[in-house]
Amino acid sequence: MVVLAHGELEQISLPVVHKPTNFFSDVPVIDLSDPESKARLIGACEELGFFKVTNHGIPMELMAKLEDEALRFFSLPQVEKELSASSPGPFGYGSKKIGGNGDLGWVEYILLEITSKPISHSSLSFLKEPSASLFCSVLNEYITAVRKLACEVLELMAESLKIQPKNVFSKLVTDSESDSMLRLNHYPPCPHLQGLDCGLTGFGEHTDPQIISLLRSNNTSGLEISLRDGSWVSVPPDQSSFFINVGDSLQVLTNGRFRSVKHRVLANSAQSRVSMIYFGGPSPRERLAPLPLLIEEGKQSLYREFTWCEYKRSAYKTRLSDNRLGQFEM
Ligand code: GA4
Repeated sequence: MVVLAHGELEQISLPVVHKPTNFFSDVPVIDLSDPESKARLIGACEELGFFKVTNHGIPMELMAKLEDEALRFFSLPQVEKELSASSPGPFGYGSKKIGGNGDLGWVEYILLEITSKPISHSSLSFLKEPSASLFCSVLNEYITAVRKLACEVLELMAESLKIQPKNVFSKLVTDSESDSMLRLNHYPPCPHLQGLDCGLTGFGEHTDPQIISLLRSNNTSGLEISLRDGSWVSVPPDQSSFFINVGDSLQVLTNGRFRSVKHRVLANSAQSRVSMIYFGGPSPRERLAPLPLLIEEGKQSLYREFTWCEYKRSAYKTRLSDNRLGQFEM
């Protein structure tokens, strides 16, 4: 733990961890324009639950525009940002507190609910015109593009697993009631720990509850993933690509064949990191259980059926690092 001054008087204790030594040079890369590269998708989902996507078709300018808008918001005075913290549930602006159960990190964020309707000015009521209109239109353009990419990747997964219909996974996130979100994270530089061999936790270790997460960040490092042997490795940043995580729900649908990757973010001592993550989730009513076609011969279902609503309700009672799937295992 490290105690940092927070605002005028308040002090806040943030967790520290030992820094991994190396960048991980073996992140699987799936080039969407290369059929041979696509063949590596299943291996990446089984081995790591994590891969990088290139030639994804989302214009760099769109990603840069959203990053600029996010940074414009994060550079507002703290009091103005706090005005947006009052929206219901976990949505809106947050700083250092993650979830409602005591997790802390060196991060500030905006969490937005994605519904079938475009994001409107009212959900960004804290921003004054004309910033709000610009932010909204960039957000909506980005969400449309990233959802399309998520579907393309999910369809590729179904095809590679040789299961029909090919939209078996993607239909869950295109459902008009899909419970998806967009998170904009800002990890300010943290000079306090410069030169030490420990890192300050920006976002503590966890797996994502949804089906799939698509992350785009600027070129500041910080994202780490846990390998099968439990070791942590740092992922070299790449602002022009997307990093994709298998979420808990996809682990369930594939009966554990795909792995929901444990990941975390360490704050950088010198540069700020900005990331935007799309979390594609199913409708609250959706029943989740291993797809019969994916229960291998002689094997049993590893999970009992549950609804996304049930899973989310229990997930929101947990701490970030908890194993949320445990209680649904058979
Ligand atoms: C992790 C993935 C997403 O960021 C998130 C997070 C959510 C939150 O920040 O409110 C949770 C976390 C995430 C999992 C366990 C619970 C809920 C914080 C937390 C302690 C938006 C999500 O869907 O689950």
